[in-house]
Amino acid sequence: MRHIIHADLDAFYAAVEQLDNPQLVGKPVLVGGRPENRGVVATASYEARVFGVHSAMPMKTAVYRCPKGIIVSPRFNRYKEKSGEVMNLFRELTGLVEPLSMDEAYLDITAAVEAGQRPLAVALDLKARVFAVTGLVVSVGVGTCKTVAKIGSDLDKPDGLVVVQPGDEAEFLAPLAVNKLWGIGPKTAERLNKDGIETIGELADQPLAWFAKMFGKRATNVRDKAMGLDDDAVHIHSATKSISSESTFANDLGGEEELRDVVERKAVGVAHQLEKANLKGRTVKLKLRLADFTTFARQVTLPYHTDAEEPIKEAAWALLEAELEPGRTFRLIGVGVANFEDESEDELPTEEKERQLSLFTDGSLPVEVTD
Ligand code: DCP
Ligand code: MG
Repeated sequence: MRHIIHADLDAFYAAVEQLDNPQLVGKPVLVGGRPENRGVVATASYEARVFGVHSAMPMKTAVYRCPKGIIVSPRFNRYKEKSGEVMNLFRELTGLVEPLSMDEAYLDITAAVEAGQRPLAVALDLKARVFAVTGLVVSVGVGTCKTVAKIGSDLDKPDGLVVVQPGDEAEFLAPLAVNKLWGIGPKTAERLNKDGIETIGELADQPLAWFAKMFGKRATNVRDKAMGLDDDAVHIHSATKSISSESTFANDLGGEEELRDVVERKAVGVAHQLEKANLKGRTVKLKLRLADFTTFARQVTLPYHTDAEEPIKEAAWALLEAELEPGRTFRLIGVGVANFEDESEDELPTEEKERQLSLFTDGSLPVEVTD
């Protein structure tokens, strides 16, 4: 039996801002772009969330809902630094750490539990260490599978701690809404709700034949998850879902020629890294951050796998060219390649794949994603 922790920092960007600027402690903090520039909320402190502010909301709406909110521009390098500190602490506890983004990871703590430690004690110790060393608060879920651990970490936020005992998985999941299951996005949830299936328990009760009809290849996987029995291991290497290179500029760039140069440099860097890692990918991704911090990604899938500069550069440039508008300038440009040769394309549900692809090397999630 496995014992898995899912750990996710509370209001990550906002918490780092409060840590670095004590004047912000206890205040509603809105991290993101300025409202007058059509900025978006990256995250909000819990003090702001009581006003109904959340990630990806237009800053204008956020300020309307929370007029006392203090707007802070994101400082991605600082978040990356703090993320590194936290991940290092995770790795002191176990070598089996799978980061999912800058502020969350799965930890396999089976060895510690088998050596006699109680899962609750391991989790409490981890929370205390993260706070003592980094000053950040982490919410933790503990269970015998990833599904239960991940849902658990989110249930009791902020400063959450949920431990689900072996044998209690199905009972724990049963009353929760189906959209809490990894891989069940809004569209699938809507379809299930139409069929009268609102909770994970109601989903788990369906016969296997129904799952096969509804989810095809994913049937047993979704069913196992709904029952809290999924057997997914913590993968240390899953971070290499994509290889990318990005730069933030001191002055926002807008000229076609300078943009072309950047794309070329990024493409060369990525091709080089791919070659070193012995990987070839089919999907070329472009990440853009505008002057107002709006961040989004565009991608194109090539007819073949590659690690060569030229096709990556051409694809990335075509994506960027489509985004050029008079007066539009770019604060950050990233070029990435994903969808590697040896990956089984059917392994992950599409929604999950898109989520993972949206993670660039800095682990940041796009503030806004459109296709
Ligand atoms: N983020 C972003 N845009 C989004 C969602 C998140 O830029 N649409 C960034 C800001 C968050 C960080 O990623 O601080 C981590 O995302 P989480 O979903 O874990 O959100 P938080 O850590 O801010 O809050 P919590 O986990 O307490 O809900
Ligand atoms: Mg978080």
